[in-house]
Amino acid sequence: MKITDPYLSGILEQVCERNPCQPEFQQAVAEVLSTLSPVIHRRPELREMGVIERLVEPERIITFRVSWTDDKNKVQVNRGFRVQFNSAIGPYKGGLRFHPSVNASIIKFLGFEQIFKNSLTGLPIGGAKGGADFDPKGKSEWEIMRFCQSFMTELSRHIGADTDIPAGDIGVGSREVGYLYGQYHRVRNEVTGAITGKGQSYGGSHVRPEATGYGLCYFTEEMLGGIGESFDGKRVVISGAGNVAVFSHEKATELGAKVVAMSDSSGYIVDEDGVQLDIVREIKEKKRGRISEYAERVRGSVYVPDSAGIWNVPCDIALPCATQNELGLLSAKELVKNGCMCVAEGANMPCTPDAMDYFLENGVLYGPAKAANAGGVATSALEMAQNSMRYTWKFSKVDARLRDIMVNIYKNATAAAEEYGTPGNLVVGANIAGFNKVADAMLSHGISY
Ligand code: NDP
Ligand code: 2IT
Repeated sequence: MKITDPYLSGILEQVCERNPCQPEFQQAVAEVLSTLSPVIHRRPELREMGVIERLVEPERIITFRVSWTDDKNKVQVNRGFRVQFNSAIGPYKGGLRFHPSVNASIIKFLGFEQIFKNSLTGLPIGGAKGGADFDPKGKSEWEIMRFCQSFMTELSRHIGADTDIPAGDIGVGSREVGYLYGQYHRVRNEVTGAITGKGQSYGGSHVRPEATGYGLCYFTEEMLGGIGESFDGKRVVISGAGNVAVFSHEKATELGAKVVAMSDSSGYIVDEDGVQLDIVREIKEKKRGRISEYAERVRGSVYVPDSAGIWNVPCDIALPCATQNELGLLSAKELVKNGCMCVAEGANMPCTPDAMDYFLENGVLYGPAKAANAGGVATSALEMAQNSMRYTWKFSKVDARLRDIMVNIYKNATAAAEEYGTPGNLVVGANIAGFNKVADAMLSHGISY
């Protein structure tokens, strides 16, 4: 979508000047600004009080050295980040990503998106993101542990249960959260909910591991229900084979769909009989192996060593659950040509801007990440609530709350899209619904930060 309003395009120009060489951050800001024009015309106080100018500048960015020793006793140095983007509606909240591609641009785009996503959940959480350019692939258990400990030794002074609450993201799963929490606990001498996604033996919530994938499917069910459709009997393609992809597969299958393809960063597999989730999990989670092994084990399945090619596999529903900009215009055209009716984003910003426009122009149901993948952070906020009470809710209770939250996000985004003149456009609806609450809080607080 284009930014036509001169005031908003002026803000984007400033963001690009102030943040050169940060294409992902610029892309995420451009996408949000391209939807805000009806709001700033209806609410002139936003401009008078510089709300958007303040919103696009992080409240605080922390960059730090992470030194650790590998198994050969060689000193290694990585760069750690925490971007505390906006705390107007609650403490900073957002995941940590460990991946060699991590840089300031990627963490800032993720932190910026998190502001609106967290607001949409209806829970009191601000936006943040962090991580390091550390590659967990090929590292031993001991190396992972030492890295997490060194990372947390510094991060621990900037976070806390009422200040900033990290969680997982790419490369940070239950193992890493355990080591991170262990070090936080030791350094701060506190047993609090300062990290979410914890194991159940030390304060983790039921459903947090499943939450992003389950939430994505609950949201997609609502989208499909809006046109009298459902998952039942549909062909689904899911990119990735990590936390979000695995639990999206589990819930979509439970709802009657057949998942025919999954991927990792090396390639994708197709299994026309339905991808067997237990085998994927054994390969990716237990052995930390490559998805290509699936085709060696399951007769009749095929492996193609080109991860982007997964979108050429015909499907009714596409769930990109791997990484940013993994689905471009050519893939979008291929999906539409093959009759795909619905795209819902499990990953953050997986569709490029031209792919997103193409889906919207061609009547594909399109669920943007900020709304569709908010179930993970929403359940993190439920974990925080349980930790504050020193209490644990049952699986069924957390799952029911998660479902309610996803249904509400769908309703609120749909209502905002209608109210602001673009019925059915959930990109506009999600951005405006998320933005309005944060803007109200910022206006109430005055201009002190
Ligand atoms: P994981 O680390 O558990 O899994 C990431 C998966 O994506 C791996 O299978 C990885 O493969 C694969 N992958 C990475 N890059 C590519 C690529 N270019 N093409 C195909 N596959 C690729 O991460 P998560 O599942 O937690 O996160 C996935 C996405 O979901 C991210 O965008 C994240 O920001 C987003 N997200 C995560 C939430 C959560 O609760 N975890 C919440 C909301 C959003 P390989 O093994 O080869 O690296
Ligand atoms: O992108 C995301 O929303 C996450 N990685 C989850 C963050 C969280 O705090 O649970």
